[in-house]
Amino acid sequence: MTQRSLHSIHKAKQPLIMGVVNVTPDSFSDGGLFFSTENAIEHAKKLINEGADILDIGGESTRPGSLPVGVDEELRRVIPIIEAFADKEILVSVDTSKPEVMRQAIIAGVDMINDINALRSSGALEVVAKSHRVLVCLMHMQGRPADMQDNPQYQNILQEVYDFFEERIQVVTAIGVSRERLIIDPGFGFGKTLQHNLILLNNLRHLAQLQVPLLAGLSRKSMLGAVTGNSVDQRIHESVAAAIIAVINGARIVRVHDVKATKDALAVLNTVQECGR
Ligand code: 9MG
Repeated sequence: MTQRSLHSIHKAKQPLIMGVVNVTPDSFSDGGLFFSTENAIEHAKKLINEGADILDIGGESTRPGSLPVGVDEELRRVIPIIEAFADKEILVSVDTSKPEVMRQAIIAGVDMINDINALRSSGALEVVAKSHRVLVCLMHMQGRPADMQDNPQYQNILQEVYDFFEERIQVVTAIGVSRERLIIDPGFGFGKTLQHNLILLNNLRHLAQLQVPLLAGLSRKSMLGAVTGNSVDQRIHESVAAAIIAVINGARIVRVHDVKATKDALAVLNTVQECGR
């Protein structure tokens, strides 16, 4: 499992597509459409058929202003979906910041922990260090989902996000998690204004200097709606464009809702990049 996950991330010739499977009643972009185990499993199968490399399974909404759910409810939402795909070809990620959910997800066979809180919750580091195998996505966020968009402030967004990752990588590796198990993500929309998000996307390559694979999640986000004026369910074109920009600027994994459209666009990019100079 470790080898398979590490190999998939580090040896992949093409950028990987992480498909979003939200198991929440208030998911910001699917309106709670997949809020049952059966529906979530069906949706995950569709994403696999469309070409997803990773499924990201989340049981708690992280949209701005969202309220936390309890551990038991989150477990009830995500564990059956993880179990349904854990022994399949696809890599399975759990989107959680709760150590107990991480622990049980690891037992259920998850390949990756996607933590918007970058293992800063008490006990999270220890759970991940004990596993010796799971990959971890450390995401940058200023504040908490409930208040993160209340006037986010930075002196120098790029430098501060870079410094955050340097510190987190140091802390996480010091407890015994090898650097090759880490992925970093600037956290578009998490405690950032439109201008902050645009600067990060345009300068994403700066973060690649940390020599850790970069993940970018831009799909359907309000920063894209701010550019086009489209509502959340009408942002497919801008989401695909943003994913392509992220990959050109160094992202190795893109977290998306629209897998097929992203896959097709990446195929065009790849064909152009492979044609020789
Ligand atoms: C859970 N979640 C929502 N948006 C995200 C993003 O941009 N990155 C990651 N890693 N997770 C996200």
